[in-house]
Amino acid sequence: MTGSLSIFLPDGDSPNTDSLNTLAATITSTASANLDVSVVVPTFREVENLTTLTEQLFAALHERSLTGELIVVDDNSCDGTIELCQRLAETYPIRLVVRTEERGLATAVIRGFSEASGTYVVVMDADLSHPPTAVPTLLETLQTNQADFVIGSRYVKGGTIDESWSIFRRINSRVAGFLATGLTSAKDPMAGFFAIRRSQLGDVTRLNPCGYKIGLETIVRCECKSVAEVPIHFEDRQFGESKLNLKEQWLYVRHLLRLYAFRYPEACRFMTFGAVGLSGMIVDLVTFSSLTPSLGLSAARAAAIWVAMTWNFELNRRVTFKTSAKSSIAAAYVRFCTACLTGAALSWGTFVGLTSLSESFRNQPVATAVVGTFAAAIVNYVLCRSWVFVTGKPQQLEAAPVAVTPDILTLDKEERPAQPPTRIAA
Ligand SMILES: Nc1nc2c(ncn2[C@@H]2O[C@H](COP(=O)(O)OP(=O)(O)OP(=O)(O)O)[C@@H](O)[C@H]2O)c(=O)[nH]1
Ligand SMILES: [Mg+2]
Repeated sequence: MTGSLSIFLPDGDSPNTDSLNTLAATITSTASANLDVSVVVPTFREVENLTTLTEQLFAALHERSLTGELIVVDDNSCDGTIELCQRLAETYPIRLVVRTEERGLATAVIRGFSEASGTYVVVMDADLSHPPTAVPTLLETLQTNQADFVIGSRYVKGGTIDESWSIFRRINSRVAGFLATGLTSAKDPMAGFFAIRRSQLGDVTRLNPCGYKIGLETIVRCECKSVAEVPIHFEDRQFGESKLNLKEQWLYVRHLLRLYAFRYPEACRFMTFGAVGLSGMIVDLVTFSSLTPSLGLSAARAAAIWVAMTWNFELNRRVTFKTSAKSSIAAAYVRFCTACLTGAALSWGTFVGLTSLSESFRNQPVATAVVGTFAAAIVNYVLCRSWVFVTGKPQQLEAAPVAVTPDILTLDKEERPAQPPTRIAA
């Protein structure tokens, strides 16, 4: 179970001072191909935890005759992680990637995915919150349950959490999980301990997280249909500091919105269209009340409707249907006004039709008007989508995926070592 560890300089560089500008920060082992599992561990200042994690992990794999590698993706912790990995690699197949230009748990895991070579990939924290002894069970569940994704779960029967976990953390975790219920039925979708087939990951550049919930991101974007959960005991960290902060919570909300837009693109687009419509109503009322004193009621009404319609057109063009194929703005504007008039006629026709049909509609004129408005909104949306703004696929509303950083990374100037570690072989 030994591996050799090397730090590489980029091709063509000699170990002089200039070449330090591009000091390679990828440490690789010569672990054999055809591994059962690559275990990806993102780290930031976890040097106190790495030895125990490595020992327990490889003992667990060895016990079940599984072959594996540990891929540590460190964001230049400068806490002795590099040196420790060098020492550990004398005994264990470890690869270390040190990123110097990027920070973040989720992108670190994606980097680990791109380095993985095992049939299966497991992701876990370095802080010993996730029991390494559970890794073989996750892999067995992946095989025997025909699952696409297996979570080491705190919230299925048998799962437990360290008693020292504060009430705030508990509520936070539960609420965050609840908010994701439209994306997965898993009980612990927030977990950072999971296993997946490498083939299921596919092209990892399509992963596009904006927070630290890489497990949820992977379930949604890699379209994992069946998600299984294995109970674990979640231990609170003994050493090192937590990286969970308020900014991460805010990023999680943004991340959720992105994932919902990815999973339900049409519904999200319709809701955006509705929000634009509501903003148009406000513009309409404000314009109407400000123009009435100078223009009089009739002219002010006509001007307000026109201003609101133009407002809606611009917002829909820029936001709701921003992926439209490029067409003349003037032509699209004329089509939009036609669609609005069609919607208005339908709204009026529905109101008149329903109230003349039945006494109960006549008794509820406001509710009947709402029915007409809703019907008009749907027709208006369909016209906008298929005619006014000829759209691309809704998924294209997504931002560009996170780029996977190259193997050879640049260290910040002040962090360059005095002598280049040209090649350290253990
Ligand atoms: N590479 C990298 N790893 C990170 C970063 N932030 C956190 N990690 C690692 O991701 C894992 C989970 O981070 P934690 O700080 O334990 O987050 P948490 O589990 O929500 O919080 P606590 O367990 O309470 O500390 C750990 O292995 C961290 O070292 C980062 O910016 N870059
Ligand atoms: Mg932790």
